[in-house]
Amino acid sequence: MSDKLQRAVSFTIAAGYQLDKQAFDFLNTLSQTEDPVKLMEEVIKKIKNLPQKTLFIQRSFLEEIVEKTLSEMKEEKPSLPISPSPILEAKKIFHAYAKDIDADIKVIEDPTDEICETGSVEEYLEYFQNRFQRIQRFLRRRMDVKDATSISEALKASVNTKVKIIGMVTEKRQRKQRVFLTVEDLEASTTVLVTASTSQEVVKKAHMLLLDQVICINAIKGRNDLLIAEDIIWPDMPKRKPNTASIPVYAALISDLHIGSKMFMREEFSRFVLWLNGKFGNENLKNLASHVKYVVIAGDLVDGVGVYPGQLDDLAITDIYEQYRMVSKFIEQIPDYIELIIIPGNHDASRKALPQPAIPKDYAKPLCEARKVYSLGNPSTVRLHEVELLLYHGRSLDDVVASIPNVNFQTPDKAMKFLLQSRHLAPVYGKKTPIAPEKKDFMIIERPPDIFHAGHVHVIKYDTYRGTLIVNSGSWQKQTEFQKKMGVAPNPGIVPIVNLQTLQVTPINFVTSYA
Ligand code: D5M
Ligand code: ZN
Ligand code: FE
Repeated sequence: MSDKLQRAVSFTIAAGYQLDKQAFDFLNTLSQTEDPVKLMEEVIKKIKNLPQKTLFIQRSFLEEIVEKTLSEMKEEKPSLPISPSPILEAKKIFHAYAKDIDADIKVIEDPTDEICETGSVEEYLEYFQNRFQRIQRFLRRRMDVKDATSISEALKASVNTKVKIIGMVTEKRQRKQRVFLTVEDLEASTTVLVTASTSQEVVKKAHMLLLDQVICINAIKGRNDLLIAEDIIWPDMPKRKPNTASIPVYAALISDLHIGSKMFMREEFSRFVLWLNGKFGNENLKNLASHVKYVVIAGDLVDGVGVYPGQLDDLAITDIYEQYRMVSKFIEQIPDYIELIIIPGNHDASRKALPQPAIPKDYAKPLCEARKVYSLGNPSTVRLHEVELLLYHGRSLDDVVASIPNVNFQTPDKAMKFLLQSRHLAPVYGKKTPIAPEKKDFMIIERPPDIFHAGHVHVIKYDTYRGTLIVNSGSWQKQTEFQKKMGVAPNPGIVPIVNLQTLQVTPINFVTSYA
């Protein structure tokens, strides 16, 4: 029994009252979110004023009074506008399947302790060489790319012969149905012309190309060191059967809580936490909850401070340490048998450039004190049972959405699919997404993941691509004025639950109260 709970019970007895077993259990649950001593003080005050005298305090009676007391106490304390709702619905016994099984979690990649960029020119070069060489390797595994030559070899070929090169796109100029590309490998560079007179298909592909991507080009050697593209090939993912867990364990994939924002959806998020505790929803939903062994948060836990112009007006909590303390109040209510994995996003207190190390200990302290947390960098790879998850906040999705046709903020799954095809999480260097030139490119998608989980876009979407389950996990923040201006229309409060045994997704909408 906690110290406070002990004191609450002693106080009750000293006042001449007894809590029966169920009432005690209820108080015990409540004490996770509320001060039980203060509550019992209020309850006893109220009991004394009642016309009928009672000695034993029963659960139903306690529930009724506590509910009244809490709403009165909340009215008195408007300074705590977004604290979690107390767990008031602890009647039925909830037996969690996930409680009886052992967690099976292995961190496969985490950049946190490997980050060492200093920003020198040499590092910048090393970074791009590393990117080129490693993506080239993926490309060369393809049957249709194997025989690619260096750019300088291709330039030696006679006019009108077929050539095949691998290179990084360093420039792209579009003129109606023509696209001019500058493509470089480690020794040479060349101009590639893409024209509709070759094929419409290849022009479409050229429109999709992002700067700094590494791709293969099939071409015809033209005059004056010009290559005329016939096809563009991305490294892509091998077609494969995903790994699955041998038992029915589930993971709840979430992101973008934005705690501290006035738009943070406290009620809905509290419902999600209640649901994890088996205290929300019908039997069907409770059955789903009972299988949840992992909660993964893909960044933007807090809204942060000074992240976008005019943010201060949108903040309910203006101190970032306070924001993390509020996060800890929520996550401490997640049952102990559930493992929690977090990575930072662009609103968190990590450095902004990718890869981001784990949220600094200074800020994450209240979280780690509240419960066990796997706090990793962005991006990271973890294995849950047999299933590999690539976790990435998703900042570069902004660049993908802005650059390629037929992909927008409402279709983050398509943008994520494009990243998989590119085998890179943040292809464009020097646009909206800041990238630190580390010696090793941490943003390369080295291992084909079974699940690719990102957030950032605030729109829940999922799909499967070549055996990988793509999930964008939406958000817990209503549309801000800033997002309205940017044309971002979020659909917050819906959680994709993934059955790791089948990789099936069940979205649960916590905006609906299911009352
Ligand atoms: O990002 C939430 C959403 O808002 C996401 O879809 C990107 C979009 N967003 C954020 N900042 C910008 C800017 N500067 N321009 C355009 N769109 C933006 P979040 O990371 O939660 O703020
Ligand atoms: Zn966000
Ligand atoms: Fe974000």
